[in-house]
This record gives sequence, C-alpha cells and structure tokens, in this order.
Amino acid sequence: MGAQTIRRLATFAGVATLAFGGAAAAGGALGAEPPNGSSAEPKHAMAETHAAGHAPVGLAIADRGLRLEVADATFDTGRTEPLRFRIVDDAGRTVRDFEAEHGARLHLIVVRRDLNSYQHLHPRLGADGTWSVPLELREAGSYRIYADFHSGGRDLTLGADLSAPGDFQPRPLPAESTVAKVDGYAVELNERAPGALKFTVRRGGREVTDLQPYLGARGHLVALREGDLAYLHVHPEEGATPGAGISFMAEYPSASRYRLFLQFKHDGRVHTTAFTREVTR
Ligand SMILES: [Cu+2]
Repeated sequence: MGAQTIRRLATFAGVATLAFGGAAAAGGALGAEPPNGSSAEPKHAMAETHAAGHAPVGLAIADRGLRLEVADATFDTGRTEPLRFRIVDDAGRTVRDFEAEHGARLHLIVVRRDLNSYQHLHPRLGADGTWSVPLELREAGSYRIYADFHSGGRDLTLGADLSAPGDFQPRPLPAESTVAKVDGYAVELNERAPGALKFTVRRGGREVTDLQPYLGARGHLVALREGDLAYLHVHPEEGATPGAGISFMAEYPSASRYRLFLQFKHDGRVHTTAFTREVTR
C-alpha cells in the first residue's frame, strides 16, 4: 500500500484508540493462556484450547462454542459507518463477559482481502453486549475482519467478511523488502531465524531509542498469510535492552508469502508499517 494510505490508517487507528479509551493491552496474539477452569467450560474443550495454541486462526466465524455475528456486513465505500457485532454462544445468547488482558477486551483488525489496507481498532462494548466502532472502508472490495478476545478462559480470534461495493481494483502484494518507510521513519526488518523478527526504527538515519509502550509491549505485530488470510500467533519478545528494536516470535504455519503489519508508538503517535515476507521450507 502507498505510504499515504498507511499514514491515514495509522492516524485513524491512533484516533480510534484515543476515542475509545483503547486502553493499552497486549494483543490476543500474546498466546493462549491456559484455561482458568471456568465453570462454563467442559473439560474436553480445555484440551482443545491448548492444542489450538499454535495453529493459525481467524479462518472461522465460529470456534469452540462462540460465534461472531455482524449486524450489517455491507458498507458504503468511502463513508464512515458504524460496524456493529456481537459474540454469541451456541444457544444464541449474547456474550457480555470479556476478560481484560492487559487492559483491552477486544482487538479488531480490518484488512482488505488483497492485504493492501490495514486498520487496528478498539470497539466499544455496549450494555446489551453489542460491540461498535466507526469504520470507513475507503476503497471498494472484500474485507476481512478479525475479532481477537478472551472469554470464559478461551483465547479466540474469529473472522468474518465485509464488503464495500464498487469498482474493485485488486493490487498485488508489494514485493518482499526489509525496509519500510512511514511518517519520516525508516523501519528495518531482520529475521535471523524463521519467525525471529527484529524491527529497528530509525529517523534521520539515527536509531529511535525512546519508543513508547503500545498495547503492553514495545510494538504490535499482526501477520497474515497470503491466499487464505490466516492470522498467525505472534509473541512479543520482551526483555531486550532498551533501544534495541522491537522483537517478535512469529509462527509460520507453512511456506507462503506473509504480510506483516507493525505498529509502534513514538512522540505520542502510533505509526503503521507493513512488510512482505516470503517463507520457504
Ligand atoms: Cu488492539
């Protein structure tokens, strides 16, 4: 995507975070927590929860007894409209209890299916269990949303499609590159071992050593597989010395091309960059 698009999206995400008090939170991608023995959770499901920890997610609209129900999945292209959805159980009851992990109860990622746009939003939970967030789908096309949350001891990422009618012009995935530029920053990606990702942020040729915490870590990363848009588990690697970049461990489930969306915060603003990675086995 063009730098301009990224800049706009980054700004939008930043604004949304402020508007909804998107309290800092580590992404649900921080890893499956062991189930806490919630009374509603049958024993066999607990084992599945653990087993599912390393598989890609986001490919299903329902998983382990919970379903994502979008109120209206068609948007007027280029117009900001409310996106409303609920999480319901097998009996159709609306789920209202979401566990705040590091402060946030639900992360919403929105991408166009050609992976040429990215938004990271924090919807607001209404008293009736409806989540809502203003959303603009700027260009026509089919979009994928991911709702990443914890409920009843489960760490889930459910996916659904939205559409923005109009003249759809798909763009190819940008070529693989180890440097991405955004908002006057240059971000360099080093991958020393498969999935061991380290991002170094520079401005004016000098490394930025005072990155601010964003969502409970030094940065936030979402990795999606080209072709089916599987959503990868990514773990921030904390404990590195300050200023030594932003490190993550991603689990590539197969050979493919992947699009990595990195967000970091500096001087009070959130910036979004993206990288294409080609993984061979
Ligand atoms: Cu989030």
